[in-house]
Amino acid sequence: MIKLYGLRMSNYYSLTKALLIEKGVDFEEVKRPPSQKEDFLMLSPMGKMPAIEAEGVYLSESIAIATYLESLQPKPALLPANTMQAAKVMELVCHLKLDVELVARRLLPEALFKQPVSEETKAAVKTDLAKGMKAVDRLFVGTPYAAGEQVTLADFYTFYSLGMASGMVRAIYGEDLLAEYATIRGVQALMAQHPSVQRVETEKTA
Ligand SMILES: N[C@@H](CCC(=O)N[C@@H](CS)C(=O)NCC(=O)O)C(=O)O
Repeated sequence: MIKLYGLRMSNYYSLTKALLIEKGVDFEEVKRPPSQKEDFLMLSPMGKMPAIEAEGVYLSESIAIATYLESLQPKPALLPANTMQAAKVMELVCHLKLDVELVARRLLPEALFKQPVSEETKAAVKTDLAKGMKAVDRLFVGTPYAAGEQVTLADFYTFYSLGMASGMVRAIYGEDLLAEYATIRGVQALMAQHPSVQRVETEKTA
């Protein structure tokens, strides 16, 4: 059985848990806060959550875990069978993660821990986020899912990465990151009803 290490409060932990549920893979959750201590760095070399343990091996990074799960349990497929279409889904995932969420994370110290972020950083983040959102929007299909008719990995990143980024933007600027992006909001709403995501979100409060 796969072990999933981390905490339910983490969006990447939640995303990975949703993927495990979606794939119907047996797993157990092991509560482990992120840490820079050696025993956690063995699981996850940057000391971040989540990590999984499968086949006696530790694996970190949500994209690497998603890739492993896709090979391990191909059905339901979260990447299109067509090679280029699958690559386009991964392209969208990269932009969601690197050009929106990772940018918004620079606001996290103030949004979550009351450690002020400089006005300079806030201005730079705002500019970079606007650029990242335009990139994401350009790739979004949204009929009805992020990459078209089929639920893909991009929908899970849309829900969890943009969910996190939206929270940061609301907390720091008092604005709605998705205000101008009705199609993306539609996918967010759809994924909020998606059974694996619903289970993850419900169990957070359990
Ligand atoms: N690139 C990683 C990011 C994981 C990540 O940022 N995890 C956060 C929680 S959502 C974490 O462990 N933060 C603690 C830290 O940075 O020390 C992934 O995709 O899995």
